[in-house]
Amino acid sequence: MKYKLIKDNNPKLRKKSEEVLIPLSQEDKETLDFMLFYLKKSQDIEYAQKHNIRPGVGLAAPQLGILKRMFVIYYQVGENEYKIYQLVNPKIIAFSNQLATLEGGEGCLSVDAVHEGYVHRHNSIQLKAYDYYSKKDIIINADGYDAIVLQHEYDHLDGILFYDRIDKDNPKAIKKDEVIIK
Ligand code: UDB
Ligand code: ZN
Repeated sequence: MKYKLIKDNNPKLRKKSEEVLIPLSQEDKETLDFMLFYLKKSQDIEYAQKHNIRPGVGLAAPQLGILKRMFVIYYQVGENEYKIYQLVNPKIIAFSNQLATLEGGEGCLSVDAVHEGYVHRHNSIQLKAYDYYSKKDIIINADGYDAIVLQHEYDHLDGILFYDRIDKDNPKAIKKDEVIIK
C-alpha cells in the first residue's frame, strides 16, 4: 500500500508540516482523497473489524508520514448530514478564551496507549483554509465538539499530540468556566 498510518513512536509526528502549494498537485489531491476514503472505511463496521482499525473522525497528512499542512474531517452530525472537509493550509484566525474538554478525554489514531486526563481546547474557533472538498476558500466557525476535532487535527500539523495538553500533575482538573462536552 502507498499510504501507511504512523504511530507516535515515529519522530515525523513531532515535526512541523510545510505549507501546501495551490493549485494542488495531483499527488496532494490523491492524498486528500485517500484520507477521506480512509475515514469513511474506518466507520464501516465490517471493514474496520476486518482491517483492525478504529472509527476515525479526522485524519491529518502527517499521520501518513506526509509532512504537509492538510487534514480531513468526516463524521455524521444528523440523520442525513455529515461534516466533510478536506482542508489545506488551515489557519486558526480567532478563538474564544473559554475552554472546552471532552468528558471522556481524547484518543488518537496514531496513539495506541490510553492517556487519561482532560485535553483543554478553545470552545470556539474560526478557521480559514482552502477546502478541496468544496473547491473553495472557506471560513469555518466551529464550537464544542466540532472545534475540538479541528484543533486536534490542526495540532498534528505542528507536531503536537493530545497528551501534550494533559496536565501531568493534575490530569483531571477543570479550568475556570470550561465547557465539558459529553
Ligand atoms: C478519532 N475517534 O478518530 F463521538 F462514532 C477517534 C479515535 C482516536 C478514537 C479513533 C472518535 O472519536 N470517534 C468517534 C467519536 C464519536 C462517535 C463516533 C466515533 N480521532 C481522530 C484522530 O486521531 N485524528 O488525528 C481522535 C479524536 C479525539 C478528539 C478529536 C479527534
Ligand atoms: Zn490524532
